[in-house]
Amino acid sequence: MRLWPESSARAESEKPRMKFPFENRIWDQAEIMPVADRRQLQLQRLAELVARLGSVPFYKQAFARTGLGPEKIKSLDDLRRLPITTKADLREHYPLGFLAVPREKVARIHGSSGTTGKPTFVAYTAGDLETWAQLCARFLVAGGLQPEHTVHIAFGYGLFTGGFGLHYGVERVGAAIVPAASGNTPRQLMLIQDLGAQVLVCTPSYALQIAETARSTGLDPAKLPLEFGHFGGEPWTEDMRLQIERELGILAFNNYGLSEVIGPGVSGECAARTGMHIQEDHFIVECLDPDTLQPVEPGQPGELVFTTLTKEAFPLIRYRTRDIARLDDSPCPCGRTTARMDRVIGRTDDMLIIRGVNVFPSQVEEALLRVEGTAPHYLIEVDRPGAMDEVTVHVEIRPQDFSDKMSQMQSLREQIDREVHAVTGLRMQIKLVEPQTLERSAGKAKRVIDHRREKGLI
Ligand code: DLL
Repeated sequence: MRLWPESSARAESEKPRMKFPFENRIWDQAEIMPVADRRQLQLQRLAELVARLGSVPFYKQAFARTGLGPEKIKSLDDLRRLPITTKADLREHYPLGFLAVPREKVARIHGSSGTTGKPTFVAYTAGDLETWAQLCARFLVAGGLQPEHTVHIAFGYGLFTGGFGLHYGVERVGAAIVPAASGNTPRQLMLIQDLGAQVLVCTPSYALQIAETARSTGLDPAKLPLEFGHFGGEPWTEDMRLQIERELGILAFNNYGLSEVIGPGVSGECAARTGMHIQEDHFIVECLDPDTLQPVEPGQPGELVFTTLTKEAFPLIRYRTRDIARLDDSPCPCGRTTARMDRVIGRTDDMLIIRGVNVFPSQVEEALLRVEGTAPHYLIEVDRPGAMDEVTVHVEIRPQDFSDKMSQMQSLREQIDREVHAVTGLRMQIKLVEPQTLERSAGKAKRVIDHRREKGLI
């Protein structure tokens, strides 16, 4: 299996190795604890986790099948005997079958999109929300945040974990927040200028969009008050980092997370920017061959699999992220003793990330199936002509439904547009094509052409 595109491999070697552009601060002493002590803590937390998971039917059954229990967890290697958890398992136990606490202990529910059009929900106790805020505070401080800063957050505030996760992290640090949320870029520019934010928090592609919109209105984006940015939620390259830094005149930091594991806060870069420090006192990370599920050689790319050690409401054992990255446990000049992950270089499934939103091709298919007159032949074309992702869905019309009447075709197009938006939450351009025009394949149908990959943008 080919795990990463050539362009990403090339970008790795060209990676800038900037050293400490500002004072190196540590938010939590746990980040610099001796590795052996952390491993001991992980082991203790793992045994406690297995004991807690007896209340979750999925794990209870798995433990019963394999004869595993907390008393069998004697070393961290015993993790390998524990069951793997996948997104399909979460979906099978929709909506909250993995809940490990009584329902009245749940303080918040977030979610991310899935293949069925229904989100995968994740729950948090008040304690989980506190942990989450602390973990976000860790990487924000590692990447330069200080209490005197003003932070402009242009992530969506909603089921998506980006907005609220970063919000409470910034609040913990004591900085001022402008919770701008996403959309209406001219207004975002006005807020950044007028309120003087030094820090921008959003997806990397939206950072570029902000720069592009500034230029289009005759404003030099490098003259904005911004000094640095924390970007995540979607894949990006070193080239893109350089472009963001050049355009906005800032330092750009990468942070990673996924809702099932906690949201943002799983890992983030420090000032040395030699990979994202993984919060290993809260998560055990494995890097596995996605086909054999055996560990890859140290430093080789593999699928990241996380075990959440401290989460109360929604703990998961060995959750397969589908994200491919390399791990590095060599010492970091910042003094943090945690392992780092390099940027995500691909996914093992067909999930697309469009403007930070996760979309599976099967969601588009589901939307098409709701509309009478569309054949099961479609092609999703993704591109990033400017700063933002654009999606065109080519839909083949059944011969009997194909009409020369413009009005009929227009109404069909609008119907598809509505359904695609309802299922994916995204606006895509819909192009109707004549019967038999899309290429047929003998094997797996080619549903997606992602020009961003050819261009080395993801
Ligand atoms: O995207 C959580 C997040 C929000 C992280 C904001 C950082 C900032 P989900 O919507 O569940 O959660 O999507 C998770 O997004 O499995 C990766 O494929 C991708 N992803 C997230 N951060 C990065 C990153 C949030 N820095 C999925 N680089 C993950 C590459 C990323 N991919």
